[in-house]
Amino acid sequence: MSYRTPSHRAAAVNQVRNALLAARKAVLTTHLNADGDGAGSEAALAAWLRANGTEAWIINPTTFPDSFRFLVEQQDWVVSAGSSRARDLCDAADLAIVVDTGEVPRIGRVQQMIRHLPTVVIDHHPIGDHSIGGTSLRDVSACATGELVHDIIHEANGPWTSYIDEGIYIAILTDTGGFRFENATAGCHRVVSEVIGRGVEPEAMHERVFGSARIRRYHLMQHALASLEHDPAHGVSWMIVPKDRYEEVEASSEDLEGFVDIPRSIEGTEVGLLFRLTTSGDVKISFRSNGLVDVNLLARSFKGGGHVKASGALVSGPMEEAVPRVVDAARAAVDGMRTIA
Ligand SMILES: [Mn+2]
Repeated sequence: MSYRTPSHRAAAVNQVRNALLAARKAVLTTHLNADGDGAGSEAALAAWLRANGTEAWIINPTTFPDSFRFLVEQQDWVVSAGSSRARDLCDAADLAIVVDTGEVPRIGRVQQMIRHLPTVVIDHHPIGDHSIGGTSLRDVSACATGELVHDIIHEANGPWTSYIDEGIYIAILTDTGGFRFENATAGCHRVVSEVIGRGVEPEAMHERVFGSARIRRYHLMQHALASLEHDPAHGVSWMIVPKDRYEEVEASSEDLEGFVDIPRSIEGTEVGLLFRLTTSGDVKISFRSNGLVDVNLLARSFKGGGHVKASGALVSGPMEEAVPRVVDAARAAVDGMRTIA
């Protein structure tokens, strides 16, 4: 049976497809600290737009992750947001495409650079308070933004290339935690079936993402584990990334991928938290829920957000004040849900 775009999103998919096909020079961007979904979706769209004869550039608010560079067909398509070239490209562009977020604060400094452009948003997060305007394809039922990118290209009848398929595969692989989260639906697997059918090799992709960690990641994890705490009475577990060690091993946010799954995975935990100090002195928090608590709501109470089971927020430091404040809020959230249940 051939693939069919889910009917509830077909109209929006076609609207966005038309906007992308009409563009001549497009700028792609995603949220701060791009993950596999943001980077994979950008790489796939850039390859497809270029195959259609559209100039496409990737300009992100933070450095494009090294670990996902292999997804980008030509390395010079990625341009640093701080460069004058990036400004020139934005000035000459006729479309901005924002993927894997639809919120103004999440695209950081790129917002200023694309504010004069018509904008397309392709995202699977719940809509927040600072929504980016323009044409949009937003669908929380998509397992990853990469699933929506797939549908756009499907509705355009391709063309398909290995870079497009691998970008989509990596987007879905990473956002579903290797096909193990609740979002790894039948629809998600139907899309994956399409890209594997065209030649993507799952084992090779898995190896690129999960089998090539740098040793500094584990050195850092060793030190972070020393801070691991578990509150069985309130179902909250948390861990702190030590700033001095983070700097000492010259880590990047990529090295922290999956750290929050350590507190989350402890028996009796409803909410897992990871704390780290940013260079600006703020405290970045990752929230994970095992299902009882909506951590999107919890993160929003700290002006952050994300998904029901995975969210983030940034609060002011110092760490010694931020940790008890956030842990207490998490305890209260768990207690509140237990009372209802
Ligand atoms: Mn995503």
